[in-house]
Amino acid sequence: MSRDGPRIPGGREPLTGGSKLPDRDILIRVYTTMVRIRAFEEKVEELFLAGKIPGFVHLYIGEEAVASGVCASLERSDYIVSTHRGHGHCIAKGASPRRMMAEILGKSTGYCKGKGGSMHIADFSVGMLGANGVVGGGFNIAVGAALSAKMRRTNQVAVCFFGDGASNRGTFHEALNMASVFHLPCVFVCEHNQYASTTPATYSLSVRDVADRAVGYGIPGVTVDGNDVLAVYEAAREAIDRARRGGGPTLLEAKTYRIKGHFVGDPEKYRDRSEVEEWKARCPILRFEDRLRAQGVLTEGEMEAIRAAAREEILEAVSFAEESPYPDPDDAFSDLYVLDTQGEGCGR
Ligand SMILES: Cc1ncc(C[n+]2csc(CCOP(=O)(O)OP(=O)(O)O)c2C)c(N)n1
Repeated sequence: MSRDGPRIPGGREPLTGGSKLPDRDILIRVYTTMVRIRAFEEKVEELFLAGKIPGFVHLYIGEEAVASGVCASLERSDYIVSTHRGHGHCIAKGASPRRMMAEILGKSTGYCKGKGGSMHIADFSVGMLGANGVVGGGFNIAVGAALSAKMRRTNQVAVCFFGDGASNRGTFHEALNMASVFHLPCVFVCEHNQYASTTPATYSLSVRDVADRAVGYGIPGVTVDGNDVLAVYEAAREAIDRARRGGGPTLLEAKTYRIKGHFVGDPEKYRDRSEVEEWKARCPILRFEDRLRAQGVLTEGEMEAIRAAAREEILEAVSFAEESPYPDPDDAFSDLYVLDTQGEGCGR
């Protein structure tokens, strides 16, 4: 069965970025974040294929505009909640690539002392409340964080990243209802990358646009082109500002595509290569580079310098991780609970 979803009122073409560019320093920051995420992910793929990474890794390649565009408007003290595909969110919120790489390689200098791996990275010191191996497991954490911020009157905002597949879980609906009823400073960011593992969104979603589900909860729902970082940035900034001003939650949907398999090693039998190639041509980084070049924001040389610095940073992160020791087997049962939420994640 295949379903496009009904064209209900509010069904819309994704918004694209406006003609007025943000300040140059924001543009450079956003570009640098996208490039750092890509460099990190490409290295993780290489290391996984070389057999150096235990467990699973889910790559974010092709979706960099979402984390980078959203997090550009967040303060360090704001919260984010991530998914099993969380490396991009961590980097965009300011986590350390060295400690992330060490965690992914299973080393004791990683965020969870090497005992959590790719899907369990958190860094409370930058407001990153955790990746989550449970699909839809982050919604209620984000709502709890937003409720806490509201009760403490701190002006913090909580952003919940999740996939199109996760929007079919009960936790999504509970969270949106509660966030709306309590008027919480929460932004729900759906990374609509067209698939939930092997299931296409056209099969499993009752609507074409996840943002339409906002109607049922009485909150704004916005769909943007998730491969256009400026569109993501503008829509997220508006939603974050509204949340901070006391205007309540927003459901923001970014239409994008996961270029790599669901996990590294996925045989990808469920989609045509031509579809992947089509989306590769819409790479959010190449698109943004075209824009930055055309508008005279950065020259080719300046962009290459940013890319080279990112590659260098990631190589250094790999050296740090590779030189770090594995955890002591005697520590296997320590750190099962975290009592101090002010520190740097579970692996302080
Ligand atoms: C509660 C739960 N059900 C199923 C799974 C297995 N699973 C892991 S990722 C995934 C697909 C998630 O799709 P989506 O939310 O769209 O995120 P994406 O992988 O596309 O980023 C599934 C079903 C899980 N980890 N947790």
